[in-house]
Amino acid sequence: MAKAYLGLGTNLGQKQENLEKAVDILKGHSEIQVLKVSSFYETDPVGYENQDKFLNAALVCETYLEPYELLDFIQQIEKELKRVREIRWGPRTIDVDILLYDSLQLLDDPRLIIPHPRMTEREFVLEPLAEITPKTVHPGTGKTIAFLLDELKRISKR
Ligand code: A4P
Ligand code: MG
Repeated sequence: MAKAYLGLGTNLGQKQENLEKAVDILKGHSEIQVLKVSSFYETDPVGYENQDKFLNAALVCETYLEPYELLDFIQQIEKELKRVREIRWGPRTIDVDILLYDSLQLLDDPRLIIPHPRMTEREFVLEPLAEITPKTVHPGTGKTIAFLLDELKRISKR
């Protein structure tokens, strides 16, 4: 069994409801056990800035699904919540990313990169993740999530 850490984000429609629905769908899968869900954080949009604020969260689960099976399932969730993909980094009803999967590193296939390639640069990912699992080590850098968040906050204050 593996431990997987997921990041969730939404900035369209009923945001709180969108996150709750996505969490419920994950909880409903027989091979996924959701262990902890972070608080929901209201965050300013990063990347494409002319859009509504996001609501972001992170969760940790135990799962028998292999990484690609997990990816297929989260993409199904995105479909179910009728996400419309138009603008890259643009508005979405729900975006679910695999942030970490045990200490696995998958770097060669753009369809699935683990750890999520932009997670260390994003407070909206690290803040909720640090709430639920500060001491977990990010396998790419060897640093803990709490340390990465701290580092990022120091850089962004400069
Ligand atoms: N993919 C590769 N690796 C992964 C992974 N570890 N987890 C592939 C999930 N998917 C992964 O993603 C595009 C493709 O990435 C997928 O087909 C999958 O095979 P997507 O979710 O379809 O598109 P996207 O979300 O628009 O792109 P991406 O690259 O995931 O964007 P980001 O980096 O997630 O940024 N600002 C705030 N405040 N809060 C946010 O949540 N999110 C974004 C999206 C931008 N700004 C934001 C937020
Ligand atoms: Mg995504």
